[in-house]
Amino acid sequence: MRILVTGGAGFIGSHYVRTLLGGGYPAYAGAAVTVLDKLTYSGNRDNLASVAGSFDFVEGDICDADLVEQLMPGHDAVVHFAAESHVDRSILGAGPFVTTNVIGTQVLLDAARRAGVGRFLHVSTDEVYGSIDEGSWTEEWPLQPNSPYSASKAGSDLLVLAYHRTHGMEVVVTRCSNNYGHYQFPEKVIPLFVTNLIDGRQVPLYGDGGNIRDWLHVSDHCAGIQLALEKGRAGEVYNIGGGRELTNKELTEVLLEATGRDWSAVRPVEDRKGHDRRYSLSHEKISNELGYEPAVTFEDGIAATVAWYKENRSWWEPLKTRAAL
Ligand code: NAD
Ligand code: TDX
Repeated sequence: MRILVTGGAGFIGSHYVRTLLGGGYPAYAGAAVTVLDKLTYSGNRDNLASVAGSFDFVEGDICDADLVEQLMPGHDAVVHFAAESHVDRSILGAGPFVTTNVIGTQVLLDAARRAGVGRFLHVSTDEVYGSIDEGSWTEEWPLQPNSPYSASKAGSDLLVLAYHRTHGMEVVVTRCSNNYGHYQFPEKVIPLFVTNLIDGRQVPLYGDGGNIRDWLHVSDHCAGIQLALEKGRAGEVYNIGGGRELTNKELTEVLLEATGRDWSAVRPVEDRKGHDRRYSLSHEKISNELGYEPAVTFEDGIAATVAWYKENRSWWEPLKTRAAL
């Protein structure tokens, strides 16, 4: 079996590749892996250093139709992580989000279809559902994305599902809540806050800090992706959630405690434009159909994550300097 992993040098994709090559997904033990990654600001080959030499790495753009067409044959499955992933960047400029997230997905789908690839797993996000005041989103919820990022992800989800209906491709879409864990690029709120706090700096809390996110450890997200890849029904969407819902203030309190800082380290700043108030995901479908259950408690996961950032300054410090964070 040979798997093409796009965006495998990013936060979640690299976790998936390290776990797969480390034997963490028994049904795929011995599978050969090709990583296709453009190495944008958030892609980093160091994320794959522990498995270097045990997979093929191709530095390239998913929008490069010639490259993708040439690479695709011989692969049995595609696990598609590659994306522009940061909401704040999409507010500053939507161009790369539409190009990579929508066009890049179309290029991959066409090449996979022509090469007769057996399975296409599209990694998406709960943000495509918009914002919800009460209750939790099921997969039937209408798509109401509010940021250019989530709109581009919604566009890619619909394209993927259309290739199932039109061409009969074996696609599966997963939509996950907010991830945290090792190797997350330090622009996202948890690693940004943790590394600032470790360094005695302040952290910028948007608006009133009352926005709610559902935090899931990256290993649970990847376990859900693997289940959907192996056993999900073609043409279906599976939500992956089950983490801990917290307001940003509550999350900040946890991170202040973990780093021995207090509220004087928190600087309230202007709210994000179009800031979604609450994300909440029902994962009943993937649990009932495929046996998914999250395994990492928020307490354990966040303690391990904070410890990892404390111990791995050499990983994040150059990234923050380069990105002026
Ligand atoms: P990330 O920004 O850490 O990684 C993205 C990777 O994609 C990087 O390695 C980057 O170099 C690569 N990439 C970007 N543009 C590319 C292109 N044109 N061609 C090839 N490679 C390209 O993002 P992440 O947090 O690991 O997210 C991975 C996927 O998971 C994304 O599709 C994202 O929408 C989805 N997702 C993320 C979260 C989250 O909380 N981070 C939650 C749900 C879903
Ligand atoms: O400096 C900050 N201050 C702050 O208050 C940052 C960067 C964020 N925030 C708030 C905004 C959000 O309410 O924290 C919350 C989380 O923000 P992000 O880490 O930027 O994540 P979010 O916008 O929720 O999107 C994330 O989850 C879903 C990922 O970046 C997406 O790729 C994923 O699809």
